[in-house]
Amino acid sequence: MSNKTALVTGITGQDGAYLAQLLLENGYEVYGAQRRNTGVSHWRLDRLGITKDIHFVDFELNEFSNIHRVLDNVSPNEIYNLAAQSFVHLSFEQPLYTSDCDYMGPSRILEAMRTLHMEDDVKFYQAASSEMFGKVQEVPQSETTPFYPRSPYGVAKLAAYWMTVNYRESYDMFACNGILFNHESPLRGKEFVTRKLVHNLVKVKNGEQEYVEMGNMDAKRDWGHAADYVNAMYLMMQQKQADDYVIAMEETHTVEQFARVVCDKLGLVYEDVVKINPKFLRPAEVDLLIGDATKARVDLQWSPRYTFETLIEEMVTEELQYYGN
Ligand code: NAP
Ligand code: F7E
Repeated sequence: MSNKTALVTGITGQDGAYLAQLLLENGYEVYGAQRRNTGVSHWRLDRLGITKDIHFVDFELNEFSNIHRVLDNVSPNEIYNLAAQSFVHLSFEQPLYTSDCDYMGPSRILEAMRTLHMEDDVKFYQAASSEMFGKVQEVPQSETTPFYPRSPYGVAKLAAYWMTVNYRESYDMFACNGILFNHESPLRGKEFVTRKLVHNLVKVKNGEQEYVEMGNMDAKRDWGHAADYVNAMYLMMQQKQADDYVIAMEETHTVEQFARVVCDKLGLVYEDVVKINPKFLRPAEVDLLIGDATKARVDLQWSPRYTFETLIEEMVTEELQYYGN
């Protein structure tokens, strides 16, 4: 068991909840950084039964002085920066805000770490993303694949990725990027495609609505389970040398395939319950993602426990448990 202290930004999000659970299991003291301006909800932490075990601190990615004070007060051994404006579709509507949170936010944390002379003994994890591959230049995508982001979100995450690499190389800091492909769970936000499908199709099943309106059903994603992916974050932070790793399941499915599996599990006919509404299409789309996680499998000994099937099974089962009749 460890007696380390971790600061987790984005504690109220999907990954924040699973990561906090994992760190607590490993004996960490966990400080959860949350913002108050939106009205804080701890529903995910409550679902995992860990809210009472977390020390909450007020935190805003867009405020340097606040970040500086939080780091100084908490004095963590490890910082996991999971906070972000994480919804790609919204980033087309709010590109500057997204840039401020997702690029300048991590840059502020890195600079606060340097100002506080944390370079030598505090580790930093940046939540990078497969969205940085965007219009993919290679199939499958690995750590050496050239980037080509296709959204303001992807551009901001790519800038933050390079800033993290730059601080590592310039100041010899332990700063690593997890290039995580899409990961889902029953704790996923309802705006993302998997949970949107599961949540709304359960409502159709309950007779609360007739169908769900969707965008591009042909997009292909490499979907894993968030609980497996936070384990990869943790493993990256236990290495002697900081490095960047792709985390993926190494298989891809269309949104339509995902929806059809959910329909099958609920006894619904896909053609009857899924309608297309152009308002859910994006100005530029990422058509295909499929990762090559060889480096993580070999160097981190990382392997996922869930499959595409068991991920969907768990999401549907829990949705029925919490929102079913
Ligand atoms: P999420 O559920 O959307 O959580 C995002 C978290 O960031 C929330 O706790 C949110 O707080 C917080 N946040 C947003 N803006 C903030 C700000 N200005 N200041 C402080 N906190 C702020 O995202 P997730 O799925 O857990 O993803 C975690 C991280 O991994 C994100 O950086 C995301 O971009 C990245 N990522 C995710 C995936 C994926 O498939 N899930 C893949 C690759 C990378 P509120 O509760 O107040 O909104
Ligand atoms: O969309 C298509 C949509 O919003 C997946 C974030 O966690 O993963 C996530 O980004 C696909 C896209 O995730 C709807 O056009 C069709 O092709 O679930 P999503 P995302 O954009 O891939 C990456 C790795 C991150 O880093 C992000 O933070 O599904 N799609 N119809 C739809 N998507 C949504 N949301 N809603 C629809 O109705």
